[in-house]
Amino acid sequence: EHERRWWKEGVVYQIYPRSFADSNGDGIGDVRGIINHLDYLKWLGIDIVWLNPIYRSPNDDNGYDISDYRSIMEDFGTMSDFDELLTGLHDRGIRLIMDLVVNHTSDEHQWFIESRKSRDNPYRNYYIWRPPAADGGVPNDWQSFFEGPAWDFDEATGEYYLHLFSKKQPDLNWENERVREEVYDLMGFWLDKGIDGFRMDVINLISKRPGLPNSRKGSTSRIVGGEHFINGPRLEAYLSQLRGKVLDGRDIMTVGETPDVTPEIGLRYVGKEQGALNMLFSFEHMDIDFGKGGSWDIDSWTPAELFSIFARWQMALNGKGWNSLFLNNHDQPRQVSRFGDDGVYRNRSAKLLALFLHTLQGTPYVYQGEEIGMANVPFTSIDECRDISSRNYWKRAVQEGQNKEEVFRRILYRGRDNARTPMQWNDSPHAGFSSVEPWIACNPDYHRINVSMQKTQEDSILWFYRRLIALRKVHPVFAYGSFEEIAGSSGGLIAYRREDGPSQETLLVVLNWSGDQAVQSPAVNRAIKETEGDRILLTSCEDDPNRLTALAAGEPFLPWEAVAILCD
Ligand code: TEU
Ligand code: CA
Repeated sequence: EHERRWWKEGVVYQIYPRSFADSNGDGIGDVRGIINHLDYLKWLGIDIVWLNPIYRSPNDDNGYDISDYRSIMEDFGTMSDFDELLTGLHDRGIRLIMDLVVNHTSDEHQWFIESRKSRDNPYRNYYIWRPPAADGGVPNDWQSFFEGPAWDFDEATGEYYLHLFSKKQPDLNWENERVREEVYDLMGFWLDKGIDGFRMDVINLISKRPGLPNSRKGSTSRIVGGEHFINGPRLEAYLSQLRGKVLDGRDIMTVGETPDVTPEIGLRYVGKEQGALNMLFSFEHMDIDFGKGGSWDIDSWTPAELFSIFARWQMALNGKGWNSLFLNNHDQPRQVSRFGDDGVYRNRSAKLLALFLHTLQGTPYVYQGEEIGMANVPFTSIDECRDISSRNYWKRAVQEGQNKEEVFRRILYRGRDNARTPMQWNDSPHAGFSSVEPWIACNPDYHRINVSMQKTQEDSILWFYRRLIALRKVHPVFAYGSFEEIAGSSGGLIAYRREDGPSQETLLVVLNWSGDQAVQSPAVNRAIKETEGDRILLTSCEDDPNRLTALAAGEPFLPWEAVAILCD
């Protein structure tokens, strides 16, 4: 039923190069640092690496502001280091996908340097310039994702340019055919080097509604004006052109980063028939704890709600598209802190989250450090934070006179730096990441949470990931099985069944997504009883040969107990 493809069967490992490993003692992670840890990736068993941006950049937004798409950031190394990395990965049977950031460039990119020189510069139209409004103010009311208006005034030519992110990230003008050709060219440059695909940064922001109208009253968009630039009117046309010019005929993988997408909209981008991309990152589940005031406004959530979002995507894309599965990345809090328990049940809850994600239909993504249960960071002051999004929020909120403690509390919960502290390799100074003070301080918990310690403990989170990844390679039901929720789930108790026709395998997954014991509902108990004679393939708790019998007899689930039962 499902076309078999390597990018459906593989597990992706996301590397944030600045924080992965520093090879030359300047406190900044680099390409050679990754090369030095290739055997670790092989040992873990992952199949695909997604590398966050490593291109030349003044680092206003850690590499998401690119000043040259065809060179490597000096902090990270050289093009020959990169070539060595690619070869090293391929030699180990690991594929590489790169970040493609083409909604915007750096303001230090040559195109923008030219563009801002004069109104008739040949590059003027590479970006989105508008004269001031009648009152001299901004051309429209759109807001930037990093606080404040999405427009900046440029003295030299007396016009404003659009930037949906920082003012050092001017938006490219995709209406301009030459801009699109530049993008196809630079994609070709990297594909010709032999990379295996792209993760496309905010790709559903590239089409702005012509005329750039003011925001619509009553719009529910997460950002002022979003209804005019998220999933914009020409997006599908651009994607289909890109597909024809670059993607078709190549055995590569593409994943679009697409905030504000429902399954219905998502299928336009990844649907088997018309979709240009293989899969996308949707954010409905990541936005689950956003309050009415947007991302910095923190709201409560329940496991049942979170699960129902995943379940909806599972059903909607089955046989029509393909899901990417993730619970954190470099922009999000650490999953064990946000969705699990980073206190007494850190170990078990981290395993439950892993088991959940890897037993859904789709391609799982592991963000560096997740495999050892890295947790959010106890920053004590905004001065320790590096992220432009947190820092800009702090500046604005404090200027507005908001309560500093509350603002900082929100940053501690939500801030992107939670995910950006150095990878914790061992318990030597700076976590084995670097020989000197790193660009952002280590999480002080690295003495108890690190790779080298967990490698020696077979019941560690790390070994759990390794086993989970290995199981996926043996049992096609993991990637391809259908998904069916078992009704009657209640509280933290969640159950679902996966079925794979060709292999005749069935997987029953039951999760107690809570720190309390959970009594089984009749439906869950019935499903467990039906598995008589089968075996628990993997559990978040200690292995116990009698556990399945006990569960069938109706014993309650332990806090954070998660089991995958294989019926074959
Ligand atoms: O993120 C896009 C995006 O939607 C984020 O700004 C998100 O809203 C925010 O991080 C949630 O806290 C991508 C990249 O992943 C991010 O690192 C970049 O800063 C951004 O695009 C601009 O390139
Ligand atoms: Ca370095």
